[in-house]
Amino acid sequence: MNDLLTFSPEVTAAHAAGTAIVALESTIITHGMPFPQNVEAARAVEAEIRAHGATPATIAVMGGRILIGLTDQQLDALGQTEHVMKLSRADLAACLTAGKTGATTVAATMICAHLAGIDVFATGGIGGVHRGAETSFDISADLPELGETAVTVIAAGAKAILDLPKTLEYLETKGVPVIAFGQDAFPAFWSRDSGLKAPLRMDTAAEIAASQLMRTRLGLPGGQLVANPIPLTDEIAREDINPAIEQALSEATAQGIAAKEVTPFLLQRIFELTEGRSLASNIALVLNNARLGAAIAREIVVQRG
Ligand code: PSU
Ligand code: MN
Repeated sequence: MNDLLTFSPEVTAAHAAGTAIVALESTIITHGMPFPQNVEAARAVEAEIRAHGATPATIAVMGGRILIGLTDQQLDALGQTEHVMKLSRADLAACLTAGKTGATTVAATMICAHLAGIDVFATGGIGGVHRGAETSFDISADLPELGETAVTVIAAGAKAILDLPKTLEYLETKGVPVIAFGQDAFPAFWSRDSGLKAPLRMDTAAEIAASQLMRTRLGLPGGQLVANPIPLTDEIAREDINPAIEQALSEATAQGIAAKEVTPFLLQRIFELTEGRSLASNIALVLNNARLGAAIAREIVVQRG
């Protein structure tokens, strides 16, 4: 095993027993939700994975090590520390060599999960092609990572802060299977239907697991994106969320927000502008993705035999 990795006791035991493990990112904790709801949500997501027969492995960087699974104290500290680095593929090595504390985005979590031998990763939303990318060139490093690293990522689609048609085009170019779960439409985070058809549809965890194992047999690098619609009862109507999105986007432009700051700025402003309503829905959809992630991870264990 890679000697940069420190496994929590729980993940070590799951590895030894060969049972299902689901990776979780930490940027959603440090840059995606406010304290203390971020830590409460992270704990609830871990509990949901355990309740569905898998072991959670929240990933972060501390003290020159990649942590695969956090203790309660580590999770608490991460949720309250200011100036935690937001780590993508570009920053991971620098954070480790400097011995700083860093939270992993989708891209960096995929890299670390793959190093740790974990095939499945559940989160809320992924980064994508930003609106206006034709001039800003702002495309999340999450997208090329999906084309390179063999991890199945479960998300609720992507937020309407992004350009969804361009995001799907980019994923197609990189050869990433985009699989809507249980419906034809690509979901758009707070709403079940983006108005766009997903390239692929699967209705069971078994099909998604089989597809990942077939990709390995084909020798294809890269992962799969499973787009799991938010539960009906937690959906927020487009007309309710759109004003907050538009205002957040225009404030970001007016304040010259750029590069790594764009996504955290928009997420935070949307929570503020919707007075927490979007946060409750956000937590509900992550829990929903955790359940599907546990089911897919268990299927992979069964099908591998
Ligand atoms: N989108 C969300 N919630 C999130 C993120 C994106 O709806 O928490 C976080 C994830 O960690 C994702 C990162 O990997 O933001 C993408 O940042 P960027 O757009 O700077 O690549
Ligand atoms: Mn960006």
